[in-house]
Amino acid sequence: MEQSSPQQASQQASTAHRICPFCEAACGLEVELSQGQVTRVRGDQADVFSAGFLCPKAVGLKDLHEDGDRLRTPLIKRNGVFEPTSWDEAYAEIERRLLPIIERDGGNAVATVLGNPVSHKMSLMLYFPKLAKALSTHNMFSASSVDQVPKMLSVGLMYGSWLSVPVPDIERSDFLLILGANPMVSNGSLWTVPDFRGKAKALRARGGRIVVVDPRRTETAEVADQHHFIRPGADVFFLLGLVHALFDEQLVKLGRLAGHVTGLEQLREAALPYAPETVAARCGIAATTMRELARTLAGTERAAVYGRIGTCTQQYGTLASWLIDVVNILTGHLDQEGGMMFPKAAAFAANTRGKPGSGRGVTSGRYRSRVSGAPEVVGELPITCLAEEIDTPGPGQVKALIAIAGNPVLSAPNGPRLAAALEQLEFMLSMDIYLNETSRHADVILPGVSPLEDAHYDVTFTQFSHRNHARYSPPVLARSAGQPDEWETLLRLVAILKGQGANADIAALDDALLREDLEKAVGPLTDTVMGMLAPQRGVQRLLDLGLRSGPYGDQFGRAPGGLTLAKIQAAPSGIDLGPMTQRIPEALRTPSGQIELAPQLLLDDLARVAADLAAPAADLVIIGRRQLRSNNSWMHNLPVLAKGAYRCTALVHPDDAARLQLADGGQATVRNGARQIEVQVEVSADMMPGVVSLPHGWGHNLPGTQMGVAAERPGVNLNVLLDENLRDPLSGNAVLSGVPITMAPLQ
Ligand SMILES: Nc1nc2c(c(=O)[nH]1)N[C@H]1C(S)=C(S)[C@@H](COP(=O)(O)OP(=O)(O)OC[C@H]3O[C@@H](n4cnc5c(=O)[nH]c(N)nc54)[C@H](O)[C@@H]3O)O[C@H]1N2
Ligand SMILES: Nc1nc2c(c(=O)[nH]1)N[C@H]1C(S)=C(S)[C@@H](COP(=O)(O)OP(=O)(O)OC[C@H]3O[C@@H](n4cnc5c(=O)[nH]c(N)nc54)[C@H](O)[C@@H]3O)O[C@H]1N2
Ligand code: SF4
Ligand SMILES: [Mo]
Repeated sequence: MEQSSPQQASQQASTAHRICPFCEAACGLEVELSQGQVTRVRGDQADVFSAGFLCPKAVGLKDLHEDGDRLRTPLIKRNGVFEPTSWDEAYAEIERRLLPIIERDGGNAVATVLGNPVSHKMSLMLYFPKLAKALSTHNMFSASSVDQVPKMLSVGLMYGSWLSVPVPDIERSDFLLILGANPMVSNGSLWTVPDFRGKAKALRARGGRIVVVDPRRTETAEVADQHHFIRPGADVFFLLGLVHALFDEQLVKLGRLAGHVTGLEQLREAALPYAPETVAARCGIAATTMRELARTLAGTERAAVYGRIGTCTQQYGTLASWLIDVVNILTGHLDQEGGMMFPKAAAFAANTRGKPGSGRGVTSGRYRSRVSGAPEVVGELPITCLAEEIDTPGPGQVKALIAIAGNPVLSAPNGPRLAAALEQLEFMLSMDIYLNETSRHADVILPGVSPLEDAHYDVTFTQFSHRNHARYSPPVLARSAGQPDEWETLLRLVAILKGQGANADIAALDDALLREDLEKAVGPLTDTVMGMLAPQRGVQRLLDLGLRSGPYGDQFGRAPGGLTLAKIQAAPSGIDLGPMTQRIPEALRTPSGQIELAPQLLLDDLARVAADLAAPAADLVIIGRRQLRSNNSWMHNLPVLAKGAYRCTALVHPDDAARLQLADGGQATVRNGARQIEVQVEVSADMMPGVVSLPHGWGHNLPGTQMGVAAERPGVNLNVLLDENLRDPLSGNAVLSGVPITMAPLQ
């Protein structure tokens, strides 16, 4: 069934379904095809989750598929020049060069780095763990530490698993407080919510209100009822002010969570020094506004506080992430309809596995990075430590790198240092679809498939969806001859690492790995389960296992009528599993079986906040911004998205522009110590005075890349300016927001 539909599609006009892989909204799309060519991409009106919504990026699927710069064969670098090669030769080269490094220096000499698209690719999500296990290195890095790891740490400590992130139940909510997120542009993050605009409009139409707290009057602020500027990095003060006010005005009401929460008294004490009147100057929001917001939250039956990347990528990322949940809990909105609720994903969610109600909880800091001593979190080290692990000699130095769907030379602070470090590696392998700023440093590049050529199920984003559902996309088009699926490529690497050689029988290896996992999970039932899964192979088989053993699954016959892969394959627009439902205490995996309201690690970190309370505002600081027709660093080569006005501009408030003599449209230098970039100024009253906004992911003018469209208008790389040594000490997340700069007109 799977095999025949793409082939048929290449013969005649047809329509196929594909979940969009470009952002977390995960919209269901209809792809119209004729003669094997994409003729049109539109929203699938029948999709049970996204109901026809799509954004301009979706059309980029066609451009991406057809992009002449997209890699279609492996490349090997010989004498500094990339040459196309066969898959066999590429694997042989990897075996020849990688294994001796591991034999000599051990697994820790090899680092891995994963980029954002991994979370949008079922193959990479489900098979990378096998590579990690075979490699066994402490030096694992990913885009998580320039993104959401503070939230993972805070929810891990509070609820007991890393991905137990509550999300706004927007369709039943009457009040939304949004901090450091711009879902009108990003389409939602750690909150899978297609058509935020429509849902926000409906909320307001039923009398609800939206308040946005952001240093920029964003596109989301435009559709909200109220917007407040906040000093970048000061959310922790604002949120402590709210917590203080809730206790102070006796507004705390835990409701049905009362018996499931521990640490209330410690929390009250911790917030005592932070009266709204005390923190107002530090965060830039009036005490009366804070008190009013506290009262509104406490007095509205269905309300939610949501924060995203602006609250994570800053020096108090973990504390701010924690306090957002604290405010929801204190006002009775966690795990309540119209508040913040826990999705129940159909497969792969840790909070649906094991004994309901308690568990081992999470631990961080099981080991530390060699050079800076940064703690491990979620099995990873901060990506801002990668360069120093490569360029600092000594025992344990990283000598080789496997980079998968990541572009840290642009996406991580101090890209130039990382680029130089990558050149020092003895061996680097990239799995990527472009020869770009990062993969140009590789010795071997193995191309990934076009999203139209692989099957998809949202392993990650079903875990953050505002409504439970299960959807599956078979490949829209057949893969070109010889091109493996990405899970097959990963298995081939596992075979190499296990010493089975590049020519190993990977189907047999796949069976053996699955058998190993099943023996641990179901013991004597292993053969029966293997037998029942047998019709599926590879990644589909793992998905079938996840679905069938998941909370809606058929439990291999014990719950007849339950979900199986076959069942979702038969529903091209997906299966709706209903709105979120109450999950406390069942979803908890903390050792105490309670919500930990005041984890000691977090209380201890408040010492930094206390010391910082009187810090004067820097004259000028920089923050980031996302753009609708762009996705981090890698969609600037798609003509349909790249066209239009120049977008990599630095937004500057008119008062700052006047005082610094910066002209609208003029060029300016931006400095952070010795680091410097040149930008085009856009004067904008939407900025908070003293704050400049520049998008990230640009800077496509580096030599040795092959992205012709992107190179025409390269933009500048914000991360050249940012300091790789600035991290939230608890999570290791990079500080990307609120970094002091100076600006001057370019003479
Ligand atoms: N200053 C600043 N920096 C930031 C941010 C910020 O807000 N400000 N945001 C951060 C955030 S949230 C994130 S998530 C990171 C992203 O950081 P990265 O993940 O490092 O960056 P991307 O630009 O998403 O790069 C994705 C890479 O995957 C490749 N790719 C795309 N699709 C596929 C595929 O199907 N298979 C394979 N094998 N490769 C593929 C692309 O060619 C590209 O090389 O950037 C971070 N950097
Ligand atoms: N079109 C598009 N969509 C995307 C992406 C993209 O590049 N383009 N990237 C995807 C990725 S990888 C992610 S992680 C998500 C991110 O999703 P969002 O978090 O919604 O993304 P942003 O638009 O960066 O919104 C962050 C907001 O935080 C504000 N901010 C900055 N510093 C602070 C601060 O200190 N405090 C507060 N309160 N606010 C602050 C910024 O002004 C900005 O408006 O978007 C995803 N979706
Ligand atoms: S909102 Fe995101 S998932 Fe939906 S079409 Fe746009 S890029 Fe794709
Ligand atoms: Mo991200």
